[in-house]
Amino acid sequence: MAAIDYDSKIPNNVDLGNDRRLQRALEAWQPNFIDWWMEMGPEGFQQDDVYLRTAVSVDRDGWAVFGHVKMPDYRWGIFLTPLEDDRKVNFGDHMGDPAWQNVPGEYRNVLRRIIVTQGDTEPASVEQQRMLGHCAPSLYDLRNLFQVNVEEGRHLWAMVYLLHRYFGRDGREEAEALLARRSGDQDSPRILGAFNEPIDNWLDFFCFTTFTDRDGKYQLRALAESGFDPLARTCTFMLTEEAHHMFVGQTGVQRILTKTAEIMKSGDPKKQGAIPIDMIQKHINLWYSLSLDLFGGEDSSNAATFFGAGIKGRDREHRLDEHTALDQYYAMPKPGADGKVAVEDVPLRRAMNEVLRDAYVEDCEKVVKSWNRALEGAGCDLRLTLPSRRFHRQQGLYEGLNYDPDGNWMTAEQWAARRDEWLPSKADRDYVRSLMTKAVTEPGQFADWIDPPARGINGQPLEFEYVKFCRHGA
Ligand code: BYC
Ligand code: FE
Ligand code: FE
Repeated sequence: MAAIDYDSKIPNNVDLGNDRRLQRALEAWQPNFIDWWMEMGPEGFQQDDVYLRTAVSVDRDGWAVFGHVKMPDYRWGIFLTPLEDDRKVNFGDHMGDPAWQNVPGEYRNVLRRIIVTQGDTEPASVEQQRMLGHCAPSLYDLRNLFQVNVEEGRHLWAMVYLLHRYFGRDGREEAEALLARRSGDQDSPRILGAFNEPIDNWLDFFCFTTFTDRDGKYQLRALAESGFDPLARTCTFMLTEEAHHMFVGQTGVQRILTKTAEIMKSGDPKKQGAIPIDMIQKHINLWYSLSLDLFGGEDSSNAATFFGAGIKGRDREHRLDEHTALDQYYAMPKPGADGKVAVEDVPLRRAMNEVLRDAYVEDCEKVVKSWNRALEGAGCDLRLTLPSRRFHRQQGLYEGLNYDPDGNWMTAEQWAARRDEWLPSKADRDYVRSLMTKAVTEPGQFADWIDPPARGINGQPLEFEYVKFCRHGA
């Protein structure tokens, strides 16, 4: 595996210099990416110097450097974890074959589709978050937002590399289309539901990075098992960046919780500019349910195809004992028209979306536990919960059915009448926004609705100038 060539126009460890055709294709795409970034990336901060982490190596230790960079100058690059000698397809019908270094003809369309779907989420999230800088609670948080944004930009590069390198002309067309769709657009929306939802306050952002980036963790883990080796190696490296995104979300929510708990000791949090726990719960309900939808249908022939083909495995497939998933069944609760749920055996391959969702739910439960510990530690008696998987679903078996957060079925009218108890209402959104009318830009200062973090980034103090503002215009 080539070391990272950091001096070329596109930093990479895929030996781009010796593949002139690919290099030309990617260099032609690059200006379009920058145009997209300037138009749809973080609004109003492109001239400023941001203390960013940049990937410079694929070694587990010391893979990144930190320094102040203007975002448009960020070195987005193409990094794959090293090639393993003799890697095999490790599950499905082709188990034991050498891992594919090129796209198997019979799976070309499904593979392209998966790569495009993954790639589409990355710029979508940047678009969703583009206005948040204007109401950041601190320079520390502003920097974290931008860190997440540039890395999602790099994840787009990762998928575009695969499209350009392995899919020829239609790959190049898909790469252009990834820059053309827009989150929330009526005519040309992003592919998956959650990526068309507005993120208009920092509680949304922290819930999104907790729950939606965590879907990314599990999807990437499943693709890191892929028999298509370049995809597996790309996703493995993307996972190293993903950990920070989830950290930002989890600690962000936690800092809001402890602040609210403190303020509640002297009365109504809403009267004192804090975010009430029930409003936080509603945001959790929203982003958790939207993120559950991202795993696709519970009983899915697509999922069976992906697994059988050896393209998409389970969470850490390599740790399991059995890898064909044949002659096995998943006991799946299925709702009837009256909402009553009965368990049915579904062939395991068809249940792979649900198997991955199980791993995700378990991980989310740990996060909520840690938040509840923080509430307890802050002397607050209130507790958070995850809603039932049936609640507020827009994909799969529960789509079009109505359940409350405890999983009780109800009619559409009953549900609509109580919706605002469970999901952020217009009034909740207006209140949260009213706390976030402008950014806190004084080093070391934090907005009144959130606690400072336990420590700064990369050993820097909290009062470090994580973003240095340059005078605009003139
Ligand atoms: N919204 O068999 P089904 C991340 C479609 S996040 C809209 O149930 P399948 C990140 C589906 O496409 C990780 N449509 O599902 C996080 C299909 O359409 P067609 C992103 C949906 O195919 C934060 C139909 O419904 N990565 O990285 O088994 C910031 C029936 O499909 C949705 C991936 O998703 C939805 N929620 O599984 C930045 C990995 N769900 O074919 C980044 C790649 C399903 O009938 N994608 N549909 O037209 C996949 O593996 C699969 O496409 C899915 C769906 C798991 C998403
Ligand atoms: Fe990503
Ligand atoms: Fe992410």
